[in-house]
Parts: sequence; structure tokens; C-alpha cells
Amino acid sequence: MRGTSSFLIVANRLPVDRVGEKQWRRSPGGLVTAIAPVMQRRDGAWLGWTGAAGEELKPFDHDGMHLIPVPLSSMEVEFYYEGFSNATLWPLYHDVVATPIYSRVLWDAYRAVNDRFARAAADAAAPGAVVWVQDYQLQLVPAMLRKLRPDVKIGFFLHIPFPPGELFQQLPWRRELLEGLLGADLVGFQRPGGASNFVRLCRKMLGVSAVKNDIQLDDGRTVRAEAYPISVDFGELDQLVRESHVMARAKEIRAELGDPEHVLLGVDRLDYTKGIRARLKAYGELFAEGRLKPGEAVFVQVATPTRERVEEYIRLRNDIELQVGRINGEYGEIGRAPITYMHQSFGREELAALYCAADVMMVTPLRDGMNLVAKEYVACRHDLRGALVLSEFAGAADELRQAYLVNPYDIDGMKRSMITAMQAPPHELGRRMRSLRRRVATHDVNRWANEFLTALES
Ligand code: ADQ
Repeated sequence: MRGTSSFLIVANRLPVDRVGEKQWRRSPGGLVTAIAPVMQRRDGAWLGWTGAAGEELKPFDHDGMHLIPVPLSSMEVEFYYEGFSNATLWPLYHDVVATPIYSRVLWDAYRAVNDRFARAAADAAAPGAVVWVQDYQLQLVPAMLRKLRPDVKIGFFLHIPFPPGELFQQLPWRRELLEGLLGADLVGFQRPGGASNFVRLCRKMLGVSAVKNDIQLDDGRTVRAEAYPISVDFGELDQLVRESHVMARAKEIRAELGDPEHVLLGVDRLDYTKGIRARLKAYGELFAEGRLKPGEAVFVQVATPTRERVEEYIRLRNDIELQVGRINGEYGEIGRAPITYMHQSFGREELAALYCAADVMMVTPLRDGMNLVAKEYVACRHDLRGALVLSEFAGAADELRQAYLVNPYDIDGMKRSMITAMQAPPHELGRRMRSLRRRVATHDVNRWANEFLTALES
């Protein structure tokens, strides 16, 4: 039997979060915003896990979207999600900044869960449907689905970096993953470098031929690998920050921080790839050297709780909380702590107000597929004030050339950039911000989704 959905998103998570026992709320974030209208136009469905282990739910509708839950047992959450996805692939794809775990038990769970997603997609897709598979948790799905349903068009988008061969080749299951991805008609990456790493690896490991980004397979199919840098909903954010209550809240935040001369901001998932430790180290040294004084600057670091059962993340949280305590303890005065740290998730409006309150936005990942925080900050600064300090190792650095670009491994360099950004004259900030905003406004998340889908369907 064939399903009825002519457009299908397949992702690890459904685009909803639970509120209370029975209610759902659409998850925040660009992907859902960009894709929701396409789903409504095309009788689409979204297939994914609810986020609760052992839960089996029937398909349901929410907010104009048809949602198909895929169940995961608690063992699968541990082995497929926390294990192979987040303790093997995540560190391997991010320059091995933590040591990846290679375990056959984890791999078996990854394969089994990918197979379940592929079968569910095969059941849900209408004849000739377009199926768009998302991210590193589901890299085997394209080939598995193609086997079951050769009639559908399959796209895949990788939200994180695709590593160079020297690193990828560590993976004991490297061939299987490449073959999994080659089940798609179009494989999308954040950066051109990711696409070329992939093509080169396919040539080398699988012996296939390729003309530029088109990979030729023995069965006559051509798979295209291409960069589609993801973005944010510029229009929505730009409008949000013009609302008077958001502007008022931004002022209030600065007052609550003691109206310091400089407010610096970091907003990240509490992840070791985000470079939080190095950024705080650089900031702390500015106090140690007397280049900043208590009351003069406040660093607000918001770190969203994430993957809290994975060992590396437990260690990271302890490290950062110790570091914050040390800097505040050593250099703070009563009522004037150099760092305000929050291990919390914020709502869109509060986040937007924080962006508007910050003079210097510190986005300094050691490696990042794109980094939407950098683009959100730019979208929120219609006042043309504010400086973006951005890591060269974030995908966003390809586009946001007018940011203060830094190497996050270079502590002295980061200190210099922080000071330069804090002291930059308004006309210089305005010049940079105008150019950054032009880029994000013309390359928003709708354009990203449209370009990918147009290429997939052509
Ligand atoms: P992430 O690693 O999650 O995404 P990022 O792109 O920065 O990284 O997106 C984080 C999102 O969470 C942003 O929209 C941000 O506003 C939000 N967020 C962060 N901290 C928050 C807080 N305390 N409260 C509320 N919201 C918060 C992965 C890849 C990235 C890639 C994206 C999209 O790692 O490189 O840009 O997918 O493809």
C-alpha cells in the first residue's frame, strides 16, 4: 500500500514540543518556519521522534501539519541518539574536538533506527512524492528508502560540517554511510567545502566517478552534492525587535546588568563545539591584565541545556561553571560580577531583547555547520549598532565577511578582537552591520528551502 503524502520531511525530531500531558506547541526555529508553508501547500507530513522514550503514538495533526511519530525505546535513545549520533558522529564531524566513540553496539542501533525511519517514510509517501531527509542522525535513510520506494525523489540535508577525508576515514562504517547518502538525488551541505569533501571521499572509497559535483553511479543515477547555506527568518526577527515591548525589555536588561559600558553576549547550546571555554578564558584575562574593570563590562552567557546524559556534556558543564565561578570570584565586586551565566532556555522575545541589549555578540565555535545565532543577531540589529565577533570555523563566516573574524584557538587574538569591537566607533559599526544585514536579508531561510527544493525537483 502507498501513503498519501506528496511531500515528506524525515527528521530525528518532530517539529513540536510537549506542553503538559496532552498538548503540543510548535518548536521554535527556522527549519519549521521555513518548511511549514511548503507542507501546507503540498499536503505534507513530518516524520520523527516525539522526544520521549518508549512512547507509541498514532499520527496526529497540529497547526496545519500532519505529524507521524516514530517510536524509540529507551535503549535506542541511549545507543542510537546519545551514542552513535552524539558520541560518535557529532565529535567526528566537528574536527574530533572530543574523542569519538567507535562501538559496534551503537552502530547496530543506528542502523536499526534508520531502517525504522525508512520503512515509516516508505509507508507514508504518495507515489512520486518528494522526501526530504534531515541531518546526521539519518544518513542511512536515503539508500534504505530508495530500495523500498524507487519512485520517490529523495533529498538529504546535513546541518553539521562534513569532515575532510583524513578524519572521516577513521569511521569503521565509512562506506556504509557514504552509500547511505548516495541513495539521495540531492545531498545538501552548509558549505562548498563539505560538498567537495563528500565527492572526494565517494571517489576514493567507493571508486565512483564524478564530474564536478555530480556523482555518477553504476546504476545510471546521478547524485548531486551542493552547498545550501541555511539561514534565519530575517523578516520575522526584524519585525519582532521593532515592537515597543521588545525594545523596552532590551533597555531594562541593560539596567538590570547595572548599565555597564559594554555588554558582551554568548548564546549557545551548552556544547563543547561552541568554544565557550576559550571565549570566557579570553574575557577573564582582560580583567586579570587590568584592561577591563568590574562594572565596565558584563558578559552574559546563556547556555541552553542539551544532551545532558552524554558524559562529555556533563564534564563541560562542570568546567564552565567552575570557570565562571573563578572569574566572578576573583575579579568581581559586590553587585558587579564580570559574567552573568544562565543554564536556561529562553523564549524568542527575551532572546531578541538580549540581542538588542548586547554591544558585542561573541560567536566563537571551534567548528560549526552554520551557526544561526550569528545571523539572528544581525537580523535583530536594525539600529545598525552592535558588533559581531565570529569564528572563522563557523559556516556563517563564508557569508558574514564584515564580522570581526577570529580564530577561536588564538586567545590573544580573541582578546584583541573583543577590545577592537568594544571600542569601534559608531560609523564603523554601522558600515559593517549594514553589509551584514544586506546579506542575511537577501539570503533568508525561505530562500534556502526554496533553492534546495527547486534543485531537487528539477
Ligand atoms: P545548533 O548546533 O543547535 O544547530 P545554531 O545554529 O546556533 O546551533 O542554532 C541554535 C538555535 O537555538 C538558535 O536558533 C538559537 O536562537 C537557539 N538557542 C540557543 N540558545 C538558546 C537559549 N538559551 N534559549 C533559546 N534559544 C536558544 C545545528 C548546527 C548549526 C546549524 C543549525 C541549523 O550545529 O551549525 O546552523 O543546526 O542548520
